[in-house]
Amino acid sequence: VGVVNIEELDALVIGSGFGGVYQLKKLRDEGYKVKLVESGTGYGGIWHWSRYPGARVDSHAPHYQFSDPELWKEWHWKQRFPDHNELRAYFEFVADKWDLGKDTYFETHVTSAKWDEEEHKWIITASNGKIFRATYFLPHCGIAASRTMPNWKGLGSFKGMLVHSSYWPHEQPVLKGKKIAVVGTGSTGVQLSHAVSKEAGELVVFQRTPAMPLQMRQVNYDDDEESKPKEELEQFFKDREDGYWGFDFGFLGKGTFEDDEATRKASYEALWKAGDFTFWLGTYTDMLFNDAANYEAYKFWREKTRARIQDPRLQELLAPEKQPYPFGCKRVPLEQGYFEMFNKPNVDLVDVNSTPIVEVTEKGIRTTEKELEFDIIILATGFDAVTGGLTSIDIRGIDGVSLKEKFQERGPTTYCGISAAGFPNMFFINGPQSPNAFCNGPTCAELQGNWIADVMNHNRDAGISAIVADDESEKQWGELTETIAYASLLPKAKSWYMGDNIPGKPRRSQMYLGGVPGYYEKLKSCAAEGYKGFHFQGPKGLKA
Ligand code: NA7
Repeated sequence: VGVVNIEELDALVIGSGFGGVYQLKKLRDEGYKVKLVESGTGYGGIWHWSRYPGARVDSHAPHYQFSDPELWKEWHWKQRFPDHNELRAYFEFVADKWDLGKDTYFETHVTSAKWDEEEHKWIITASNGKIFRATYFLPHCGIAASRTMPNWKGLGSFKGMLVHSSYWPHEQPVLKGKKIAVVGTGSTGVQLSHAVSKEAGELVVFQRTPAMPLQMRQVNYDDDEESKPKEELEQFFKDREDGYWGFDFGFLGKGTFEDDEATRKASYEALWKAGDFTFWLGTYTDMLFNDAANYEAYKFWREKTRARIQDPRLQELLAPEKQPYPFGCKRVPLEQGYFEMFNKPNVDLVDVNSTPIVEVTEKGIRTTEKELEFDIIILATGFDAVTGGLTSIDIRGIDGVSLKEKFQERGPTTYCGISAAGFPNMFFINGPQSPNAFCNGPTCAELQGNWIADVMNHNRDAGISAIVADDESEKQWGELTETIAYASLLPKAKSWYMGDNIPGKPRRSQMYLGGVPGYYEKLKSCAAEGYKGFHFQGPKGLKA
């Protein structure tokens, strides 16, 4: 009879991205026995996996880092938009400074987590045989933990290299002179295809929906050059928390048509020149809420973009005359020459709407028009975003209810985007119905991570062994997130923001769009009112 070793913990954290790493440090500082588990072999969350050419964060320095002075006083960013190598180096630096290694298990992929109603503990099992019993279960899996692969016929028959962007090999494959296909034109596809085009012999991009990327104003910093003077950083991190999107900037504070045409044009030009996300998230307040306002922005983007593309066929495919969906209602990628890339003779675009992909063959991809031969096929086809990390684990709450089934039936249903009714002592960072993709990652990791630590402290002080969100509170939170989403134009686009990219996924906003400060106010007032919307139980006898 084998002996099963169960590790007893106050909390088990999943994920070595910003959320998990912050949570481990925070809870350890508060005196908890806590461990972090991670499927990968290193820190960084998505940055451990996303190593494709051109992979870099779209949040500019100094935003994308922790606010702990012990870190930023020493750390120097080399790029305004750090690439995956620099981001992994940052995570290694953090792990060293915060001494995370002693409490981390890598290559530990959690497969199930079950709530034990008798003991008020979670029993958490990993595929390598490790079992944990923890009072709190904190799956901070991130929004891009579960890849999506197309279900094309013949996918396994291709004799060349076929790879999903987030499974990029650690050892860079040779791209020089190769015939390469990139499928997908989201943030990943845009970065990836441009980087690959510099080496490829031939590149074909397969597009289903045109992206509406903006220009990344990349800067390389010298050793003595900072994105912002260190003496301003303390204030900067406070401002970051107060920004609508978790950045230190927000909307312009006026509507599109409050300005006359000339002023509006000048204003768009200034936003364009500033680059990055400003034309999206720092623009007129009504841009994401009003069709006419949105169309003004689209027209400006379209004309600027068309001017960069020589071939009229490609102009129409990449920046169509008729607006295909509201600007900014699919994730806006940042690019550094994506459109000029299509002017090269060895780069082409296949519109899979007019010539759909029929199958993958031994040699390449067959569309309804012809077979195209490739050495490498790269799938930049995205993720079961936001919920996929959670639903890929068999999580069972009170009475064995499955979180996956709950989300499958009703779409993401949470209370305050941080907990789910029926799942006691389980909290998540950047989870469904929180600002997640509309919050700079580290900003929300800290806000939510602190709040989770506070609730645990509260329970520890009060002798409470279990806390669970009420069904009614969860219902109200769902209504609020939907009301805000439908006040915006986001539901008018088909995107993973609404769960559209996964067949059968209920169409519901995956995020809370009311802004980071408003979200944090909700969390704080919930706590101030004695964790309103949750109910508590003493050491035993929790009832749903
Ligand atoms: P996205 O944003 O989901 O983009 C996936 C892209 O792949 C998108 O252009 C899709 O077209 C396309 N796609 C997906 N399936 C297919 C098939 N079967 N055929 C053709 N094209 C397809 O994922 P990313 O990795 O770019 O970005 C994910 C997030 O990570 C990003 O937003 C950041 O927050 C970080 P569609 O638009 O659905 O028509």
